[in-house]
Amino acid sequence: VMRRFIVAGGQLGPISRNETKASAIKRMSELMKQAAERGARLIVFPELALTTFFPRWWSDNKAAFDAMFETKMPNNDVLPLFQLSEELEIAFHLGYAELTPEGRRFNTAILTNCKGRIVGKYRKIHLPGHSDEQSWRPFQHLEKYYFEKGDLGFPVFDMHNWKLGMCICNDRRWPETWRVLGLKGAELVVLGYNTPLHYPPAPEHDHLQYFHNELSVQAGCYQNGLWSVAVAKAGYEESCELIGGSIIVGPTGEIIARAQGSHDQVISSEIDLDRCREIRENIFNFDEHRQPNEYSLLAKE
Ligand code: ING
Repeated sequence: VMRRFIVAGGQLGPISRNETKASAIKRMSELMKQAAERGARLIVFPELALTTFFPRWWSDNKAAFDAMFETKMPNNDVLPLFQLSEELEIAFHLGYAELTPEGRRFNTAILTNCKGRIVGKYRKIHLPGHSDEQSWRPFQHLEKYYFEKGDLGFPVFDMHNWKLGMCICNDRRWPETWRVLGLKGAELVVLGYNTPLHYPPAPEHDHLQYFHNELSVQAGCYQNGLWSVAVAKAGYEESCELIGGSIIVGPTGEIIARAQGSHDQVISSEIDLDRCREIRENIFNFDEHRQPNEYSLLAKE
């Protein structure tokens, strides 16, 4: 398969608490069709894309939101998207809440190939927020309560002659995420996010949320010579404003596509994975310039 192809991001507007997963899948199917009409070979959907961002609410019973989780993937709710992927020959990345048969809960994302077959899975490692009810906050951010830290590392998947990495939301803010994926040879990192505009511990940063989103992804791409598609669940969702700002970024750090507003929409651009070499064989040629024996502190507890 070509190394130069069109990628797409399927940004979602708000998903209400009582919206069905079938409804969310219908919205994403519409975006997948639009992306395929643009010639896209891959579409990236947000973090926790099947439901509202339920970690914004405390519950004394951790299992209260188990209906928001998936115990199988694929399953009857999501099957139409897998079938459409196979029919349109477009791969996709989907974020969802995973409940394992052993009762473990993860903030998870999958990657399929262009025939709608799952080729990779990732479980979110950097869980932001808190694990106790903090009623001073206008809304909670209880990912540390509802999810366990991911146990699959930062994997890179070989697919259609592409090397793809995944991460989820808060992971994108940590340079270690990008560097590990870059060291493993990722050429394209796909990720979704649900990022509130208001950050209760530091409201003086609220106006910087879009900037911090771009800064994190642009730095990750430039410093590791790779492409990225970062896609929001956006808009005013259950009284919480989530940022939009979905972007496609190149190995030079340039933003080559950006969402407008907070509604459901497709962003797309042609990327050329071979352009990673401009960076990886020069300014960030790890073999020639990187000094790992100076960095041991980075991996210390
Ligand atoms: N959301 C946010 C994110 O990292 C956050 C949490 C918001 C952290 C604003 C810092 C500032 O984008 C998720 N789901 O990680």
